[in-house]
Amino acid sequence: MIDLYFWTTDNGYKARHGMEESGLDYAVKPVSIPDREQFSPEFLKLNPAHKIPVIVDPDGPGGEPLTLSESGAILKYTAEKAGNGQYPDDPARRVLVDRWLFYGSAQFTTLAQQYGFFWIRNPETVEQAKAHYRNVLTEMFGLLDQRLADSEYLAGDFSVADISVYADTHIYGDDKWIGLGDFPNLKRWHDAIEARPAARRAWGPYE
Ligand SMILES: N[C@@H](CCC(=O)N[C@@H](CS)C(=O)NCC(=O)O)C(=O)O
Repeated sequence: MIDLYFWTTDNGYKARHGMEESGLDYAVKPVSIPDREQFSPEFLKLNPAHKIPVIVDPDGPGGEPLTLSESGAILKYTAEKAGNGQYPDDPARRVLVDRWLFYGSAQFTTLAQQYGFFWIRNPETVEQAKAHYRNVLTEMFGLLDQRLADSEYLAGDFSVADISVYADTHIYGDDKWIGLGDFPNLKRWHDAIEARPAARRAWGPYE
């Protein structure tokens, strides 16, 4: 049984969505970010960077226990362990999945989180930063929309790259924020992923 250290944030949902798609047995271990539980000595032993998500797999590579942080690495690990093809073996497909998986982790979510900070969490209003990150996120939605005009999913078939980009698209695709009205291909892709049973479970309540 894999333990998933989770909170209800974009990166938390990415890891949980990957676990649900994998079909592997896992248990959610909530780490309340509002209560700053990510700074507890127990959690800092799992990830000194005080960030969810983290997984602990007692049966990791070589049968040894594994503690793993970074949502992109977790998505790749769980899909490979499950052998469900969402992180493919074929080298030509794999580089394409990597291209969009790295985009999801390194670019898209990192900048979307700044939008979230300046629009939602920052108690001060900084108009220049709000306008900047609205433009950045809108441009990224446009790039994704263009990509999805040519491809059903980001890297051909559904893959961990889609899971990585879905979370912030789902959050900021809400009409309260950027919305999806101007991005028909992104909306088509978003709605197809939202309808997946694994996505519904991942974004639903947890025990
Ligand atoms: N690059 C990391 C980022 C993880 C991350 O930003 N986690 C946030 C929640 S989405 C967190 O735990 N923040 C708490 C903190 O930094 O103290 C990943 O993809 O997993």
